[in-house]
Amino acid sequence: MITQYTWPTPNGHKISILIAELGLENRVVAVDINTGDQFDPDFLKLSPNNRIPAIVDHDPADGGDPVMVFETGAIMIYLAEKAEKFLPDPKDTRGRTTVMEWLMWQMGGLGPMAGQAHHFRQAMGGEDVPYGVERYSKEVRRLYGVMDRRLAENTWLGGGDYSIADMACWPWARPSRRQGVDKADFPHVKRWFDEMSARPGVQAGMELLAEQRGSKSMSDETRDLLFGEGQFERD
Ligand SMILES: N[C@@H](CCC(=O)N[C@@H](CS)C(=O)NCC(=O)O)C(=O)O
Repeated sequence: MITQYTWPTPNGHKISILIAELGLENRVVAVDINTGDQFDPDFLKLSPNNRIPAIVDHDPADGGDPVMVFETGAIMIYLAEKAEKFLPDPKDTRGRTTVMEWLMWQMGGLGPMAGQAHHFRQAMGGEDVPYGVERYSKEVRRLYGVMDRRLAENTWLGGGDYSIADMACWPWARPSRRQGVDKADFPHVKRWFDEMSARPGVQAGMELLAEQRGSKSMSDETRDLLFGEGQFERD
């Protein structure tokens, strides 16, 4: 059994989708990042970087104490390795390396850059910081071009098989308009995105805590926690 500490954001959705695709038994603990749950000392024992998601595996393969994992890339590799699904076996050197490349591309590129584009385009109002809006919108657009070229020649990011690399990228490609990107400009990304959207596992993953999603206006306290001094200075 897995306990999943999460909130319905792109990083949370990566793990919700993988757990649904694997059909794993899981218990969900909602960590409301709008009210500061990510700074709770108990949560920090699991996730010292005060970010969601994190998991606890209560039945690790070695039969020992529960295993705690934070950082989505590490969680995805952990779960895929355990299930022996969505990540090629280490003996398949080339296949595994390709999936890892695209997973790391998401972790170091698409995720952080799209996150910054969301921040400057919306969270901070955009027009106040045109340099940030332009820099991150252009960079995200460049990354969609990289993904489009890859998907022009491959069904999935990792090659011929659906993998954790696709599950890592899809939740970040979903809110593309918030990044200033129209997926219609990237036809291969659009084809891939639509194919994934139709998967029951993806749809089930997106259902998790879906009632907490939506366009609730952000309170001043939440804005401070996520974007102001509150994110850096805690009592
Ligand atoms: N590199 C981390 C990023 C996780 C992350 O940024 N999570 C966001 C939600 S998408 C979060 O917890 N934000 C809370 C905060 O900024 O205080 C991962 O991949 O797990």
